Amino acid sequence: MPRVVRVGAAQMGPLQKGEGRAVAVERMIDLLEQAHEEGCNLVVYPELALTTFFPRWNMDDESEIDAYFEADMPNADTAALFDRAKAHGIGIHLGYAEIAGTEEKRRHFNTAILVDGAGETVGRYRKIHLPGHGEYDPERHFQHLEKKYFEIGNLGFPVWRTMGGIFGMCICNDRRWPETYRVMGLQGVEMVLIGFNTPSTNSQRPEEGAEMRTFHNELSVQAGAYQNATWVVAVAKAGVEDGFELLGGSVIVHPSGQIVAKAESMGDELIVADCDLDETAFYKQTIFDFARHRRIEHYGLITSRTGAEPPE
Ligand code: CDV
Repeated sequence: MPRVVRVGAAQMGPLQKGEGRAVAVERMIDLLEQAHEEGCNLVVYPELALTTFFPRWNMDDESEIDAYFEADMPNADTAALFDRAKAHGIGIHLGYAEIAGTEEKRRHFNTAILVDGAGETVGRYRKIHLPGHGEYDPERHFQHLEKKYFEIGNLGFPVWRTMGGIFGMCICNDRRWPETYRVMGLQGVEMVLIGFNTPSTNSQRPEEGAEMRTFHNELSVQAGAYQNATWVVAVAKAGVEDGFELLGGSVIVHPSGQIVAKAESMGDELIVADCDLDETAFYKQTIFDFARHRRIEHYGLITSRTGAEPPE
């Protein structure tokens, strides 16, 4: 019996700073209904899907910052989305800004959750590779203050056995790091879910535009998929938010590394693929049979050294 997950990658167009959660959730429900009509079992939404990509704004006022975060999920703003998904028996992956911890020590994370078709939250991931900077940087063409607003994720890269397969998650910049996929690969991951908000130009090198950024996106997720024999579903928030463009190009990638579906627009767009999880087996059992071929006695530097130290 093939284990086929019909995945809907629900790319979202821009969300302006002045738009509230209601605008996002209404559009997410529209995408969910399309996914239902197409027979999807799982819908994947982007990173920080409920608001504009706020790390581009430099804020110091705590209440202004916290207004972008969610203490509970689901909550009053998102309940309708969760209810519709459960009614259809569709699992969802949702990225959002999470406030955890206690009243005295609140903790801020860039988070994604995985909810199964019965409405149970079965997985939680908190972004580990936070890009950007921790203080306002006048040298940049625009800000990317994730290191100011979020703590480094404290949950590692777990995987979850759910919905008939083994699922993992990572968030945006994590997808550029081979370690991200390998830690999940070593737990037998069969499908990695990723949301992203990638500016269409490099804030420190404006001549690096959408073409190169798209190339880097695809290079990273295709390599992660192939080298770990896993499906990868990478979903963008795209388009121009308050004058700043985010990359589109959401993709669903086969364990061979080939792209099987790709978004064409810079707006709300559902792309769908039938992902047979058993198609991960061939590479897992041959060229990437880790147990037979990995040589951990030569990999010590990976976990003992962070930065590069060239020889004298
Ligand atoms: N949201 C992100 O993590 N964005 C980064 C940008 C800053 C490079 C990314 O890797 O796409």
